[in-house]
Amino acid sequence: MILFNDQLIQREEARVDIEDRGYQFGDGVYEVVSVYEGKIFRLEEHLQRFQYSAGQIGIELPMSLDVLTTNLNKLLEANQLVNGQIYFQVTRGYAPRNHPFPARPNPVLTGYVTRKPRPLELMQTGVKAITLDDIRWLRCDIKSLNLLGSVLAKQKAVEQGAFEALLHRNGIVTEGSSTNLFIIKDGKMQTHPLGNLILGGITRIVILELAEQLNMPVIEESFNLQELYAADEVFVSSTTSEVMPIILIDGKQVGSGSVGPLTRKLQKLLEEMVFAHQEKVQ
Ligand code: DCS
Repeated sequence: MILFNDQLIQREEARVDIEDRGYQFGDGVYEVVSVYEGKIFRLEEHLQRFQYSAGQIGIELPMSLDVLTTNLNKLLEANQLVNGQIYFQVTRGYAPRNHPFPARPNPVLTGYVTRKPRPLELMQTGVKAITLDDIRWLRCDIKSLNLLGSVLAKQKAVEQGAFEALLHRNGIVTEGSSTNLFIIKDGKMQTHPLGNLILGGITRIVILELAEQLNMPVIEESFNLQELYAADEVFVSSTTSEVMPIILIDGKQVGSGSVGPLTRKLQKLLEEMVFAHQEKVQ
């Protein structure tokens, strides 16, 4: 079953017009949330960001956040989703193709579940990354359906056997193609500040909370490629990648070349938080 506006229907029954503005212009925004043991993790923050993204491009959500919450829970129950993700998006809907907004838009909201397992093995071993020019637009704070800049970057990474492309603008490192980026140097954690150049990741918020718990100093200031290469530990974060250690960047080892102790601590704390609501963890 999938969510289509406020109804649960069979995937095969869903119909989106070929002139839906999401399809033609990428005119819409989306979210990816994780479901752990049947519960959506940090849904409130994802919904706030969804509403923010939609608002920034002038799309009015076709339902209240309360109704959307109910519908997302119905969606995961209908699919008996215990562990996995929900993807949902809203587009400006159908209108005869023309760049300006239609006078009376009809937004289309769709959602469905996926069952990708947590990337536990990669989280254990760490992954490779490459660096690339950040050619995306200047409103990366909006979780827009326009993902060509990210898609092209990720493809280059994959072609080079890397997990992620770390993006920079004139040497100033912003974030990964679908992740936020953190470096640790001399026990201090550093990440790009919020603003129009990065997505305000929900996992990023969680990591900043965890760092505070650990009394780890955090600097929300931009850093450059040299600082990235010279870091003791580097990791990226996202809903699907959680805390993903980077052990090789552009063929150069990060720190000792294996997953660092503070990264491991954050992974463990995040896992504890994710399963904290559980009475029994097997
Ligand atoms: N930065 C970018 C560019 C992203 O696309 C994402 C999420 C993040 C940071 C991390 O944000 P969250 O912590 O809120 O997930 N990318 C989503 C995606 O496209 N797939 O999975 C998550």
